[in-house]
This record gives sequence, C-alpha cells and structure tokens, in this order.
Amino acid sequence: MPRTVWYPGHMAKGARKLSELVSKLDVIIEVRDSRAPSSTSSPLIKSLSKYTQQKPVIHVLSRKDLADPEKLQLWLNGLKHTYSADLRKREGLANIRRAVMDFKPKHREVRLAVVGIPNVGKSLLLNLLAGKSSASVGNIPGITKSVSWYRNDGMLIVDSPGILDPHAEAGAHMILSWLGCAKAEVVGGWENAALSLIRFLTERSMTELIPVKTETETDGDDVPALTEILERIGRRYGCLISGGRVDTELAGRKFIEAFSSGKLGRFCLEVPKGEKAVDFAQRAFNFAERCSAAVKTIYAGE
Ligand SMILES: Nc1nc2c(ncn2[C@@H]2O[C@H](COP(=O)(O)OP(=O)(O)OP(=O)(O)O)[C@@H](O)[C@H]2O)c(=O)[nH]1
Ligand SMILES: [Mg+2]
Repeated sequence: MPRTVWYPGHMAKGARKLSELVSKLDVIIEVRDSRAPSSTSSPLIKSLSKYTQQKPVIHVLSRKDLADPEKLQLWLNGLKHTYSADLRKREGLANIRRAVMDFKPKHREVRLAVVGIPNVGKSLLLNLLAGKSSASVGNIPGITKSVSWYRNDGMLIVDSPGILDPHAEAGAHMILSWLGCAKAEVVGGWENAALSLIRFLTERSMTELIPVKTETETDGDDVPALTEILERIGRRYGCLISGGRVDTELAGRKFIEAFSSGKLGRFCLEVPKGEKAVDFAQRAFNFAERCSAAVKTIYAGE
C-alpha cells in the first residue's frame, strides 16, 4: 500500500515558523490554482488563525491562463477578496498589489506572508511583488524549503514552503498530483494517477483533454477500458518497451505532465458548490489502485 500523505520535515518546520510570525503580519496572501480552487486551498489558513486573532486573507487564483474562463468566473463571483492572475504574464498583479497596500499601516511597511500548497506560484508572486527574482521558482512541488523575508518599497514579504494537510485523504493528494502540486509517488505512481485522471475525465465528459480516442466503454469499474486508453496514450507518446508493450508508468507521467502544464487544453476540475472534485478523486484513487493491481496481475500471469 503506497504512502498517501506527503508531509516531509520542511513542511512541518515551515508551518511552525509561520505560526510563530503570524502575529506580526498585517495580511496573508493565499495562492490557489484556478483550476481547482477548493482542492488547492491551504490547510494552513485555518490552523494559523488558532495562533492569533484572525488575519485578513487575500486569495490569489494563479494559472488563470490555464483555467476554463467561464468556470473560473463562477469562483470569482462567489469569493470575496479573490483575484485571478496569470503570474507568468503579470496579469492581475496591479489588483493584487492594490489589495495588499490597503492593509499598509501609515507609519511602516505592510507585512505579509505568501502561503499555499506546493507549486501554485507563491515564489513567483513574491518575486513580482518584490520587484526582483530573489526567491527560487520551479515547476516541481517542493522548491521552497524554508520561510524567508524579502523587502521592497512599502512591503516586507515572507515566502514559505508549500504546505499540505498531514491528515488529508488520499483523494486530496490524487487531484493535486494531476495539477503538479503533489508528487505522483505519494499516490502510488504515475500510472495510478493517470488511470484515475482518465476515469475522472471520461465520467465528467471532459475527454477533449485526453490526447487519444476514448470511445471504449468506461462504465462502472471497467478495468480494460481505462488501461487501454492509457496504452493508447503511451503509444502516442512513444513510451514503448521490449515486445512492443507500453511502459504505462512513463505513459502516465507524460500524460499528467501534458495535462498539468495546459498542453492538452484549459480546464477547471471544480465548480463552486458542485460535487467536490476531491470526493470524486478519492473514489478514483480507490479505483485506480485496484485497477493497477489488476494490470500487474495480468502482466505477472503472462
Ligand atoms: N502558466 C502559469 N504558470 C504559473 C503561474 N504561476 C506560477 N506558474 C508556474 O508554476 C511553477 C511554480 O511556481 P513557484 O512560484 O515556484 O511555486 P511555489 O508555490 O513557490 O512552489 P513551492 O515552493 O514548490 O511550494 C513555475 O513553473 C511557475 O512559472 C501562472 O499564473 N500561469
Ligand atoms: Mg516556492
């Protein structure tokens, strides 16, 4: 049984450090991914309010450029103090800066922390606010490992490591792995993550995001149909091993990477007040585990 929770030491340490300094802050920026604003919310926001009085929180939905614009608008209509942004193009930055400066005390700089789960764009946002590329940015989860302060005209900003919920359900990690915010190893590997994503997309009629034909029946727990789709993906991406068989682990990785980077199209996995994608992902996770076990049994029996 693979480990289903990813909470290494730097996350625990980061959470502790943030709790120590939260009383000094004027405002917190929480960064979430526009494509799943509920599942990518930070577990820290709730826990930090335990340490001091409630702090104002500005929500930034990053990767607006990769999200379905209509579904994203539903989130923006329903959430207060929320700004969407394409941080790579600096779109939405002026609004975020204005919102932060509203909390600036008269006689000193405004103190803020940028928090969120891994790989949502915290350090990139910090660099844009600070006006320099001081914090390391990279497209794998877990780049920032410590809590650090940065200063710019009128702002004292804390960058923090991406921190996940140590008590999260396996499904919560599954959906994060599809978005590149959690490692696939945590949810049983790339094949497992890809099979559950294929199931999610087929059941939601979002098959335009799958780079091969999916006309095979996928009702119920139809194991061969999903594995067949993953094998087609593997053949499309050239993931072949001896005997012309598909390396399904590599195929899963290539598929998830293309999906999370937006190469397969824009999407939102959640809409407000709908079925939470994380609930679905939990079921998909359970299914994918059984599914990949079945595949291994087939290979072992050959
Ligand atoms: N397309 C797109 N990419 C973005 C956006 N915001 C951030 N990224 C990319 O997302 C990746 C992660 O950015 P980081 O700033 O390192 O994320 P982080 O939240 O600090 O990650 P950790 O330190 O690992 O927790 C980088 O490759 C960024 O270029 C955005 O709005 N649009
Ligand atoms: Mg970072």
